[in-house]
Amino acid sequence: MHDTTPLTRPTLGRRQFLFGGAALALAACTSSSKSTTNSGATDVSTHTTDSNACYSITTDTSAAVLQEVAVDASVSTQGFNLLWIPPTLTGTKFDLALAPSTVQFFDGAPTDTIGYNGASFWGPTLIMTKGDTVGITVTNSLDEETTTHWHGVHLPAEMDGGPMQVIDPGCAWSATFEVMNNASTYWYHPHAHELTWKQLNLGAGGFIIVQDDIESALALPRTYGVDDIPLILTSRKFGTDNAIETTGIYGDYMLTNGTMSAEVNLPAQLVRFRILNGEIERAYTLGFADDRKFWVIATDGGLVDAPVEVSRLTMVPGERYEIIVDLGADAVGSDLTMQAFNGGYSLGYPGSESATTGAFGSLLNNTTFDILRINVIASRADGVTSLPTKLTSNALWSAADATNERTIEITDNGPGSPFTFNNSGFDMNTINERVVLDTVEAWNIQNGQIFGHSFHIHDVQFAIVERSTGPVPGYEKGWKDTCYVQINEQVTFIAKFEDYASNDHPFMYHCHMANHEDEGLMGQFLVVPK
Ligand SMILES: [Cu+2]
Repeated sequence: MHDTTPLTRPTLGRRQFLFGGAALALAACTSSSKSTTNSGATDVSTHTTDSNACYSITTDTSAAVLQEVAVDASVSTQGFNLLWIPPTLTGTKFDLALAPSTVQFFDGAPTDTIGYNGASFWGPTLIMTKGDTVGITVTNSLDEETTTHWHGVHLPAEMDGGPMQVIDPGCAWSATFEVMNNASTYWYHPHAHELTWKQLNLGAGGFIIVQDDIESALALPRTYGVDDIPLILTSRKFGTDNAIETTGIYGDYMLTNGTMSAEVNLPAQLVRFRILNGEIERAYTLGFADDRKFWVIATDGGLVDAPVEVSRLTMVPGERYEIIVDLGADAVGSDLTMQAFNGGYSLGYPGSESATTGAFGSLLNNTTFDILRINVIASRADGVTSLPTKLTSNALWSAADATNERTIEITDNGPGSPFTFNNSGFDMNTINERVVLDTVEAWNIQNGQIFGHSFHIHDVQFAIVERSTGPVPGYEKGWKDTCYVQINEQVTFIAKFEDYASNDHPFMYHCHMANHEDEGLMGQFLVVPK
């Protein structure tokens, strides 16, 4: 018996997905060139957002084709819904279109959402190969601006899809870059200035899976949707009209890949989950109801050297981990539940607030709740039954490698005021930090604040070398682009800023709690030429 908060919920309707082709004919529209004024601060660049060409997309025969994923439906349980697995797009030419959609989460009114390529909540999984040069065109079919950021991907700043690469309504934007990242699980999501929270909340985002030779050579589960399962974890709060509360911070209903009360049928063998905390603010301390051990095999930016055994795994918004769970000893017909063990934390842990209603309240706060029911089905002939003991050899940076150091402090201007970095809220016109190309730097992220945060930096993958609150957990000893910074903690990471320099196009660093980001907990840095 678990102390899961019982939820009173309406009968669930069938989810509706309408996959259609992207709109190919785009209306002419003006480019988004936002003039800015110099605020007079000492470290200010006056610049404009990148120009945004509107053009007609001609159908490219090499474009990746949407591949639907049929999930095993041999077992279904009363009161549960089969986990939706995002379809895949594989190749080097990707077309994405973000448009309004709806989901029938509840009886009665459908819930308005937004999604890519006809998906109603989250979008297709883009599968890329290290070494390929890819092109991605994003069409904005919303009635407001958006951007699409490739989270964790190392690329030129003007391809990053940050707040500067605005896609106006009815317009398209293209990014092209060489895939230089290690095999791991990355993601894409809107990053428009002060619209990230809203658009993420409504369902815009999706996975990017990068493959490479090292990972492909390992005997790991990698049959997508069968023994290699993508999981985007989030929760949402709904109004009486079934609408998603657009300023919701903590949801009342767990949505696993956008599926409420999700269950999945998995073979009795090793299975892999690629997990993204896609929340607005909530952390998840993952585990299984029977407290079984599982293994972390990859962090944000690649495999770890060897599988790291854990029974709990804390993830903050924006973080990804790949884990292996052994179902080999589970009887066919049995079930197992993945849960968030979020009870018992003191204030500062995102989701520890005890209120069930109000701005920071939620039915899922400060408790253990279910994420996914797993029904065990027969193993497959090609199933992986033993875990490799060695995965890769990461040459992670150490503190001794750093030749420059900077400190980013999380601050605020008094109770109730937005969080800021170094006492400055985000300003589109201000370059907060300048890093010289090819420098290995130590960044100290200091949080003397009243709440934990999720620090994310664009462009690089870093190595965490120190946490002031205790040892760096084994599962964090891999390449990272996002990390938990607990209340009253300093985290130091080391990163090399290489390959791409620009005096004009900045990268972002920010809290990945979308409400904090939109309210100003974000800064910009340039990687300048030597
Ligand atoms: Cu934050």
